[in-house]
Amino acid sequence: MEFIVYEQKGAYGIITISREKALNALNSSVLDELSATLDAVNLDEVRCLILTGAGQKSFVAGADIGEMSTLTKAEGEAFGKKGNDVFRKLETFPIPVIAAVNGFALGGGCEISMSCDIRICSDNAVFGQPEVGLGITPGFGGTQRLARLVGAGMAKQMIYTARNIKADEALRIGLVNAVYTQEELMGAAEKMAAGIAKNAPIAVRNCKKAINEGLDADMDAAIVIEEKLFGDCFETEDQRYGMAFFLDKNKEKVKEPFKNC
Ligand code: DAK
Repeated sequence: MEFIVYEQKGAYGIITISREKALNALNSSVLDELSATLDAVNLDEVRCLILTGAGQKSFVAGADIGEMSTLTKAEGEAFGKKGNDVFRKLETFPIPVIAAVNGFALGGGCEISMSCDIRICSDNAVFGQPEVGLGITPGFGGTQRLARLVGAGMAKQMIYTARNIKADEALRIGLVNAVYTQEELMGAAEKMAAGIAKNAPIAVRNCKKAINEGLDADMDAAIVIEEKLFGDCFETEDQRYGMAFFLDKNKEKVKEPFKNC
């Protein structure tokens, strides 16, 4: 791998997009390597992922403008599909993915963060969809995911004006869940990942599926999706153990880690 660093730390993994000279911009190789990295995650052991960018300045400064500048219509469509496939892979990845946004998250950078389950950022983070200033539309799901996350009005304002927003505004509009200093960001992301990894893995996976699939359905269908995934948790070792532990009022007993992946 030239542009992706992957580190497994016990029950969670950290994926770092590492193309610092170009502020971690997404070219075809980065997208291919990211896809291959996700395919190789050991889902028997890893229960949560963190996605971040190398260096102190940028998470991902967008799709690679140099690579895109000479694309034909057909190549542009193929590049868009490559990106969308990886972003969907992240979005539907069986375990939660936390984006630790450590600087610029512009265009494809903002979009990749929105494919993750949770976004937290450093106080130097900058979010934006500058595409209309480049003569294109957001192409990696920005028009869809931003509107779902912050509402259509705010998404339209950000996309039509191509104006960047800073961390405090991203927090105010609900694009990120929390802002940390640059020094604190990764510690906070790892603490959250470890906290998620401690919970029953089948239940966490099913929650991700229920929320994601439910958001794309009407309420009647969404409730059925939830019912099914709720039912799926029963008769698992983790459900039996988690409930038995609660019912056993023995205060001396220490809760064992959940086993199933
Ligand atoms: N692509 C390629 N290189 C980039 C880059 C990018 N997006 N962003 C930065 N770089 C490179 C710069 O060219 C520079 O390279 P050298 O000159 O050193 O070789 C290096 O990173 C450092 O950048 P700067 O010198 O510009 O650093 P500054 O601190 O002055 O400025 C900046 C930082 C983030 C404000 C600035 O670099 C910037 O504005 N970057 C571009 C941000 C941007 O517009 N991003 C959105 C890209 S558009 C689609 C698929 C996908 C997309 C659209 C359609 N379909 C096919 C359907 C997605 C589009 C986008 O993401």
